[in-house]
Amino acid sequence: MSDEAKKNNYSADSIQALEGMEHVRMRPSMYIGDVGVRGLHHLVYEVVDNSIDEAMGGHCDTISVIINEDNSITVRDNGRGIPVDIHKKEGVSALEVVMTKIGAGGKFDKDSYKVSGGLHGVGVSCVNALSNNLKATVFRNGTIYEQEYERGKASYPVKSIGETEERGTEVTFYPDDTIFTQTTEYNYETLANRMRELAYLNKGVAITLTDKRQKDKESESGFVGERFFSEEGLKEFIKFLDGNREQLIKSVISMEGEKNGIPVEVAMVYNTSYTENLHSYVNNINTHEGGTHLSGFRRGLTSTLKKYADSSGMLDKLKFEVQGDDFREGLTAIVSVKVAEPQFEGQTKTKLGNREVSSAVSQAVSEMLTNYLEENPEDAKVIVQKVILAAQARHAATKAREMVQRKTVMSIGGLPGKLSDCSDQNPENCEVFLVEGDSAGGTAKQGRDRNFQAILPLRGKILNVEKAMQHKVFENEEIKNIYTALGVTIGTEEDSKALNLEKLRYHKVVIMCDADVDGSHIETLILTFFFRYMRELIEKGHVYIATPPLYLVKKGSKKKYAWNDEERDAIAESFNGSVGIQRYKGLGEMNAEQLWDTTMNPEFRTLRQITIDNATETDRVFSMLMGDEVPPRREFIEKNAVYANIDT
Ligand code: 0RA
Repeated sequence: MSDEAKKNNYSADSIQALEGMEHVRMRPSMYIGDVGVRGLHHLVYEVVDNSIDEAMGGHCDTISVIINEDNSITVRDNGRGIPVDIHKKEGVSALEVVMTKIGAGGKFDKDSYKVSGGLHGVGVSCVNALSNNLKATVFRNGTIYEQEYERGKASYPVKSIGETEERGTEVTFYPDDTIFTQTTEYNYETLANRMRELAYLNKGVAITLTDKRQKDKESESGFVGERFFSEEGLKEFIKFLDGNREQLIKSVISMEGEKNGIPVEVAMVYNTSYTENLHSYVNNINTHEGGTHLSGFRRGLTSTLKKYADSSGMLDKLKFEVQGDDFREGLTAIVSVKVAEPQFEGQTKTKLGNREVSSAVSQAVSEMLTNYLEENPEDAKVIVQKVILAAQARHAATKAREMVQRKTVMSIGGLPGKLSDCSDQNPENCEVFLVEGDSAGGTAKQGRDRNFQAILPLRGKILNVEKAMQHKVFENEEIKNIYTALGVTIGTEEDSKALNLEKLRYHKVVIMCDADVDGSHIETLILTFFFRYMRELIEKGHVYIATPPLYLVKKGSKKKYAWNDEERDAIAESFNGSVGIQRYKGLGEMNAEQLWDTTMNPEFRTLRQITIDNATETDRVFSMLMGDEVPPRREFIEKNAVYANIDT
């Protein structure tokens, strides 16, 4: 066989099988991150990744994902089909090896181009290990092959069950409810967000998502569903992300190519906002913590723009130096690289460590930008003007921030006057409630357990940071109070906006607002502030939303609270006869004892922890919501932030 033939001709024995299915079941979190909602959805991504790899190799162009009526998942592609010939060493089919041996997933051949791979790149065998039942169907050589597994063990050898003219692989699995004890119910939006993202990251691949649990007469399939397909990839992704922002330059700047053997894709645009929006991916995985590809991007951007600005003479009148940050105000950019052996570092293992990637990206960006600036002198001028404005604003912001910092650094005795602190000094035990309005603040103060619960009342609507320049943010009284009360400081030598959580005074920061439109608006404003200025606080799991009840149902001395209409009706029915129903319009209508019982007492309350499910989508949604329309906000909170119930 020629080398070329060897490379392309898959043979079963190139699979390096490893043991460990039992280990996956014993320690699932080591493989899929967690066994909650996130891990459950991760199973789907893991299976889809295999099909994406097949597509990246040029062997398939359509992937369909179905949420079946019983919450099982089917993933089908039109690739070559997983081989079914007998693996020499293992003595079973290659399909069985792929499905039942940990680590066999992509290691078919060192030469084969395998770049995708879930967050942990663990392969479909993990999904199999964590499924009650999994069925693999292969359409290959004119034959349909099938094999089923239970909790990762094959139920029978691969068998042929018929003829076909199709090609491809189909996998249906049922997540094991003894492992995913929290829930085995899939969330359509969560899967849709990821499939959309994958379609943008892998242009030319059509990904369809169908939810057979929800009928939709209008749609072709008869069910709720979407088809994600992108012809232009990142360029379109940027337009989608920035759809709610006003574009500052004519077009999205983008490039795609290979540098030092590393496939690099970059797209960027400037908008009229003041926020910086950088998203980076390695092998389709969102690298939240950035890394060498992102620093390469920053370096390339800064050096190219600086060179251009210097030579334009526009900076001559400026009294101070322009800094890296200034080039990124109002910038939305996506960097996507494919790395054969990625090294992931950082707390959540989402920071790329490979040194060689930095200069590859930096070079790519320099070339792309230099061309664009030369060909679009008007846009170039607009960008430089924006940079100058940013530099001036930063100058003003530095002063404002230093004020905040001075206050927080000397926080002994410097706590905000409005804060009612708790007595426990150990942050791990402590909670602070950010409460809408002084009157509810007063009730909360009476109702709390002062040992470990602190109250910070916030006056009215806090600043919309999405629309405000940085120095306005740091000058805002309520925001300054939040910084000081939390004991969070900002700015290091390297990064003026870096957050320092070392002195965080409370490990639970609870937003407590009225259960009405205004309350949810305030909730969103506070979340926007945390998302833009204290993202790490959310990422580390410190941010929660309190859930006050909507109704009090009474009959004689019997009393029960309800959090929604169904609960209210069920309670009323259980009380049978005529009942009194009080609807709480706000926290202010509850007395201290009621507030404690329903919303603050750790034994009975439900806190919803805020997590960032998909940073790219969250960003887009914040930019959309902080526009002028109020009503969709509540809906967003319910839909886009993934809440986990705790304390229950
Ligand atoms: C390695 C070799 C070949 C196919 C695949 C992997 C493959 C794996 C998956 C997983 C999901 N869908 C897939 N499609 C294909 C076959 C190589 C050949 O036919 O020469």
